[in-house]
Amino acid sequence: MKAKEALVGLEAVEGEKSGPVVRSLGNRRGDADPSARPSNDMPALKTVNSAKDLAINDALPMFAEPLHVGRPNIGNHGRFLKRASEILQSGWLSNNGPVAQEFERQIEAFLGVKHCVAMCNGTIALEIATRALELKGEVIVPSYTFIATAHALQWQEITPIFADIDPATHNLDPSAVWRMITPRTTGILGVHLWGRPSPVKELEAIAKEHGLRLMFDASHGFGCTLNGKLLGGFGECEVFSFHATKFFNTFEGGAVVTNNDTLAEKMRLMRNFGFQGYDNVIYPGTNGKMTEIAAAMGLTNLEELEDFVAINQRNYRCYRDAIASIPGLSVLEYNESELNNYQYIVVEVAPYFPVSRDRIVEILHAENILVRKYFWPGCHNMQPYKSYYPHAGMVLPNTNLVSERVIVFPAGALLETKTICAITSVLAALMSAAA
Ligand code: T4K
Repeated sequence: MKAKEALVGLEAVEGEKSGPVVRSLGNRRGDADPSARPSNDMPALKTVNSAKDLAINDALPMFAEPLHVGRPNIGNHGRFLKRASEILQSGWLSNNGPVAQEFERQIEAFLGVKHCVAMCNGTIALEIATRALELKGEVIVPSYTFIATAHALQWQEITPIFADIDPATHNLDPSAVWRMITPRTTGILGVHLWGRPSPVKELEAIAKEHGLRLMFDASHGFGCTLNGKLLGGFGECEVFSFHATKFFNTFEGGAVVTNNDTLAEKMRLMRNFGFQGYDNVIYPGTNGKMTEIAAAMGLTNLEELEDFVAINQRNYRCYRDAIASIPGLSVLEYNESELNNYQYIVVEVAPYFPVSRDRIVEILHAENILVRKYFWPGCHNMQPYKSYYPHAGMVLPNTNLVSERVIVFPAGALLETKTICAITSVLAALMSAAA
């Protein structure tokens, strides 16, 4: 089925035009035999002749169940359950147990780094890393990232200073970083957004020139390379999130990886309240420990990374190829000469596309396609930063621009290619109906 053949009428939404259409089963809400309702691996076959067939206009949605961004990648259930059973029998559930230690060794081997300090989530890992690096004053960070990157600094009473991004890469623009340096700056926290590497070399040069510490939020970047080297080994340390929605998950979890022995030792103590042995506390620490069950999930998922990548890459190519024929929409591309995890399907809506980004999101949500506007509106437009720096947006034109354009689409192993065709057919329909 060609995307353009699968038109969904848009008249009532954007104008009075009708379009050809493909889907059959285009009943109104309440008309359908429930047994005929579609499931996610069998897209609805509703005929859409006009805008009245859009779910936003009270027609049946295209999918019976919501299609989510960030469905977890889950490895072999049997092997996970075996590990879980062994944990239960062992009577050791947390506090640097044997499974967490095994997990750390395997992550170190996989990434080729000296130390993996596993944590309970990526946010705490960021906080511990910034403390261990003794960052203070101001730290330069992108605003176009998940709020946790900024909050981790703020929570440590470090001022996040938002630098603009390069609209082509969505990552920090080195010249913008350079402009934000003040006498109070102590570090740069780059983010490898969508798993696409930050401009590491340029940031290293700036950090060196100004005597700043450099670390990365690699939450999206597990399994991705820069010049053939896996993310994890850059800067003084890198932080991963192993949250359920990430390419590689431990239910909840995270880690700081580093080649610095002293830093690693400090972070190991900090994640356990600062205890050095029984009864002896030498740092103000917190509870950042990874549980045994989380580590068991990690060990299980590590065994299937190649399969996860293959599925994600298939999904990515399917979206990219279908969307390529829709003027005004583009999929953010991954550099296929590097390793990528292809976890995020990021689509940009050009200003000349006939339907606004927000309207597209509304239309897709009504069809049960739960796309997201990550990372709109940018950290600088969220509290407390919005109140602290009401004029920050003036130096963040690209952040504002990109965050107004992006839609992240459902992906993951449960998504079949025919489902992706159905999703992209709605987009094609929006274009055609308004043409
Ligand atoms: N730095 C960066 C750059 C990050 O992106 C993140 C986290 C962090 C730091 C902090 O790391 P953690 O402390 O989280 O380890 C989600 C995640 O909760 C968050 O981890 C992630 N970034 C962010 C990008 O996405 P929300 O607020 O969008 O979550 P939520 O509940 O709306 O879920 C997203 C989608 O995933 C939904 O459509 C539902 C689906 N989902 C979610 C879960 C938890 C599932 O299908 N299954 C699930 O188990 O933040």
